[in-house]
Amino acid sequence: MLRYVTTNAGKVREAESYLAKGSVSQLDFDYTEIQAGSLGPIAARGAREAYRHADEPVLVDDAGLFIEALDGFPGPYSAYVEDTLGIDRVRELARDLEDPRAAFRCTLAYCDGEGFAASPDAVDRGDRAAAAAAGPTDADGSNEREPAALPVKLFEGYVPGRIVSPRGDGGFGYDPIFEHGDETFAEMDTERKNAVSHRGRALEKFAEWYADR
Ligand code: ITT
Repeated sequence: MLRYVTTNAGKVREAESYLAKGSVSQLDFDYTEIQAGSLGPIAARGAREAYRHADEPVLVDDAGLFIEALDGFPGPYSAYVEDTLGIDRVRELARDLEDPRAAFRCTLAYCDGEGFAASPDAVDRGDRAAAAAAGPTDADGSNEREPAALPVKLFEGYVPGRIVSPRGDGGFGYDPIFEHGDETFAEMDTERKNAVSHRGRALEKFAEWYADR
């Protein structure tokens, strides 16, 4: 059974259309989110931790909102910023900028304890320097603070848009202030959001690859 690792029910709702019913279930596991400038290393580290916890194939979903005129902020810090500032304050910040462009990004990280080829999607084989810095290593390459570098396959999705005043009551998170085309993501139903969204694009790539695995 594939475990979709997230504490966010909104993500699960969107993922369901791409993953065969009965072959996947949510794992409500709050993995350690390391500080990093991009989503890949965070998701890869989370997938290793979740795989060790679940002992089953796992798929971690890490996403964020990247505002162009703020050099990509809040990006990997999107969850913290939503919890502390809230989306109305993010909207206010963006209103003072001349350029409202932003993007959502999603990185899915898959780990089942086995290796795989990189092409065409990236494989994170772990940051051995970070592992070494974390302390002494066991014979199998692991240590308590930094799980060994199990291979993790990464699938990425991206969608461009604009930050606008909140509209709509669907979706979750930053959806009401993210406009793509003429609608915010909160004005779209799940099917329409999936057809264009960062998560939809990443899930599409994953589902195609996973069908052959
Ligand atoms: P998990 O880590 O348990 O999966 P989370 O909601 O904290 O749940 P992320 O760290 O990936 O997930 O999310 C970063 C932030 O971006 C968080 O505030 C989400 O609400 C928001 N977010 C992620 N995907 C989104 C989407 O499709 N639409 C709107 N906001 C989204």
